Amino acid sequence: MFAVTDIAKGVAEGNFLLLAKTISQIENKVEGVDVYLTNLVPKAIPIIGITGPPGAGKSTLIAGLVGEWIAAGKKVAVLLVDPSSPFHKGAILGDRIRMKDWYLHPQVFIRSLASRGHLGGLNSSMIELTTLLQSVGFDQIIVETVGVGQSEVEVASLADTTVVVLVPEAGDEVQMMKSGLMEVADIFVVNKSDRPDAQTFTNHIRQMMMEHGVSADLVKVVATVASQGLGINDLIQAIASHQIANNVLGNYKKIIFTKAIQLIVAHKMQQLDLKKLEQDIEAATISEGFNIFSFTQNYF
Ligand SMILES: Nc1nc2c(ncn2[C@@H]2O[C@H](COP(=O)(O)OP(=O)(O)OP(=O)(O)O)[C@@H](O)[C@H]2O)c(=O)[nH]1
Ligand SMILES: [Mg+2]
Repeated sequence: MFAVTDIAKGVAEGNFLLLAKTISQIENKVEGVDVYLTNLVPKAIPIIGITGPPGAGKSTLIAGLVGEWIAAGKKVAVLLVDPSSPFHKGAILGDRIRMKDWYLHPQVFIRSLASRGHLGGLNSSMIELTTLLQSVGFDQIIVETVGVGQSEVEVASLADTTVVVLVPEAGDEVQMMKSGLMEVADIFVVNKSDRPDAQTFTNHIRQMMMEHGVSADLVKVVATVASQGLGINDLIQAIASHQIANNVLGNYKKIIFTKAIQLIVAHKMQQLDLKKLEQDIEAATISEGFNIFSFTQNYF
């Protein structure tokens, strides 16, 4: 595997070849990855998660954020977690088109990831990859996920700041409740605020926050029209204040707790031989008096 200093040198020069190769090695869990990861020395760069229903304007917003940050001389990394469902096949192409301005920019690294790695549905390398990005010289790190199911929402909850992007449309509030987006949001964005019912929708979110006991001081609601670049600076400010609040509250420990659980569970899962489990069930259920508790204890 490549030395972190060489990857960082490439990133500084706008050459992301070694980084891209290393990401593939981590995703494919090639030999030596475990030791490689234990030698990373990440900087405390907060991970920004951007989630929300399909087509809400997440990528357009990110393109706006990227534009502001690179103008300020920053290096930006964007991970796009592709929904694996064939229903969302168009998303990848859409992202490519919308973010095409930045695909070849020397300050911007963009990479698509498959969302379904192993059991559990999470991209199994999200934590590893964001930690790598924190170790090679990026100033801003963004992860885009589509908030369609619980697992995607969980991906978002691994971020230090989770931005939930919604659009003023009937039924969205129901979708938000169902998918648990209310619980993970650090910032709400009402995108497509050029639509006439935007204010009503914003009021609705505020009301729902109250019902869920979410403080309006802590969780900001930002109106944007991403396609026109409106509200991007408000969002940047909201992100910055959330990051300050996070530091004050020591929230990073909560995120580490969640990440640690994910990594430990993933490791335990890897040790489980699913084929053998299936065969053992086949054999065990033939006899009478099968008890699932004593059966599973053989695997603890
Ligand atoms: N009217 C209007 N359209 C917008 C706005 N922001 C984005 N769009 C459009 O909405 C569509 C979807 O935008 P994307 O940025 O691809 O949305 P997304 O949430 O990344 O979509 P997926 O990744 O497929 O889930 C595009 O056609 C955008 O041009 C906005 O503020 N107002
Ligand atoms: Mg997108």
